[in-house]
Amino acid sequence: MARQKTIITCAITGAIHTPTMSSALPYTAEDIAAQATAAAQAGASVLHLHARNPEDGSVSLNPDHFAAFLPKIKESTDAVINISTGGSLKTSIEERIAPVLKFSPEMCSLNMGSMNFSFHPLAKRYDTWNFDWEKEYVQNSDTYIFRNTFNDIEKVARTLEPHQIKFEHECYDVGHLYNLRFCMDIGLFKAPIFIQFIFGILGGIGPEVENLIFMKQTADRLFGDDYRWSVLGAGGVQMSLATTASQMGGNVRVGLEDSLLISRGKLAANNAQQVTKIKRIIEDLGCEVATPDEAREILALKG
Ligand code: KMH
Ligand code: ZN
Repeated sequence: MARQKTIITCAITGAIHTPTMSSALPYTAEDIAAQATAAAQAGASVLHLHARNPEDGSVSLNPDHFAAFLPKIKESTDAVINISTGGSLKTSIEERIAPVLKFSPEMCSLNMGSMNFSFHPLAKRYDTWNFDWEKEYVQNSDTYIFRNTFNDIEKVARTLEPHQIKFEHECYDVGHLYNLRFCMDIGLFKAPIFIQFIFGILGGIGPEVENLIFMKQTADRLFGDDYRWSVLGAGGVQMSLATTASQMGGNVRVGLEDSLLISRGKLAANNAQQVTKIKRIIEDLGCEVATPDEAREILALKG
């Protein structure tokens, strides 16, 4: 079978990193739109988007904050829009899906299990910048549970079903693949599904290549031909795991949501710089990068 082209997703700003960590992290609508557009021009065919409060950069689920950048991105690119339902660790599932309900994008994220989520001082072990996690996150760390119960997952799936949105199934550990299989068995999702294998978030599976192979083998066994897959390595392993994934026939996700770095110890100037780097690596190693329309076909997105 001919090698399928590689889809580059770029996750522009996320909900985890703070503007105090890197001046490159976009949080105003203008900057999110500009960086998303530049990332698409650099080769990203899918844009994974969160909104932020323009005053302080904190995460926002206010649909008005999405409305401030989505039209600008749609005007200037034909990239696939993927809106997060990750929200924050303190928001309800209803709040988390409100922007998706309002804008009915081609894709949205769906997190496949509840977990602890990275908020521990030692969680910087995969990152190489000097950052005061204690000050930013840890004061209330015992309340930081990333809640994605089966009921939550089912609510997202059933509420969004009429919109025919393709989910980016965020799987942070091997158990999440089994959760996803179960959800398919009870009729929540139709093939082909799109799985984002996530490595290096404390609370999930670690970023060793053996784990990537294990996740892939498990998904092959559980989903056969019914799935497409991509890899997200958090922090300093972003580029190396994306490179390995692309060589294994998978798709890749980069962006400042997942890592603020461009190379060891060096902050990225913007999202497009990371897209440019992974595109060059993919092409140098003999693969081709998918256009937005090719991504639509590979992922069987709504027309
Ligand atoms: N922040 C990533 C590790 C979401 O937005 O739903 C996973 C993510 C979750 O992108
Ligand atoms: Zn996200």
